Amino acid sequence: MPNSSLDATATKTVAFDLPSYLNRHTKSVNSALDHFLPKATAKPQTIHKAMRYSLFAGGKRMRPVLCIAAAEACGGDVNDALPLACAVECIHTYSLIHDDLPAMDDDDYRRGRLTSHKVFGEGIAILAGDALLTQAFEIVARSKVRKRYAHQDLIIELAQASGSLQLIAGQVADLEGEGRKTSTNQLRYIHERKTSALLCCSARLGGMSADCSLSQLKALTDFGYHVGLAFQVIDDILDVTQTSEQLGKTAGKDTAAQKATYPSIVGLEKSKRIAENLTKRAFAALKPLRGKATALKSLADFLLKRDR
Ligand code: GRG
Repeated sequence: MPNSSLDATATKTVAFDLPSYLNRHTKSVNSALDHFLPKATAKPQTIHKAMRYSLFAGGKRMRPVLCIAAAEACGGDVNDALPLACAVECIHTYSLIHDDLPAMDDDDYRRGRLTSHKVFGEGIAILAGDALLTQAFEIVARSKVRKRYAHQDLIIELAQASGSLQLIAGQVADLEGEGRKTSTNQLRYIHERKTSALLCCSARLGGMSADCSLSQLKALTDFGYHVGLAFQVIDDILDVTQTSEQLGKTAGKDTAAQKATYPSIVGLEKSKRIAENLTKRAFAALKPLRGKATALKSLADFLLKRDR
């Protein structure tokens, strides 16, 4: 039975000019990241070149844009959200560098170019990931805070999302699950931690930069959680439906590594329906934010329909 309020939300989404929104904010994020990171000429040059190589390799910048859109949805200023948006992108890029290492997924391509360890060697790739992780916390510690949330709150937020109970827990469960029979519950556990936690954290940090109320924070948490899960279900689908050229990374890796994914457990069609339902739940979570959540809605719709 179609839900008419969700249909109305989807119609509004179409009117929003998301490509120019993404373009504008991607530029601000890139220039802020350039400002926050040590120059490529700073000694030792190898590590700063390696950090910048992965960070400026053409990632989609979905987490930082989500952070900015969440801030705007709570009446905040983009400039207050930018440092937090950059910190999340540094953590995300570190996790990709480490995930691609021979000891983990052993991938040669990421973001359309050779992976860090292929270009700089394993030692420097590990250190580039470590340095980006550390850089993220420095950026947050130096950011301007408003009334309701102190630096401590922001740092705890980022540490929890990227720590051993969330991002790293997801990666551990993913590594340990390879080649084993996995239930949908276990798969959801992995997706919640490996992917949804950081997307949810991006939305929450955006709200916190705008001094959001507790009910706004709750709405952003619910939204980020569902968008994050939908994002990973779509990622699982794209791994089997797209080519390596389209994705900018090796396609079909999940199947080759005998990894449990939504398509491998429930099939492609059901996976698409699951992603659509998660996105509807994300739309519904935005109700308390009323008219200000247009960019967030449009972003969730874009993430559902993305092809890379
Ligand atoms: C190594 C600590 C550690 C964690 C690794 C992020 C991660 C956990 C693994 C990377 C592989 C993977 C499938 C992660 C799930 C999250 C995800 C879909 C990452 C890719 O995000 P995109 O599509 O990438 O936003 P870009 O390059 O566009 O930023």
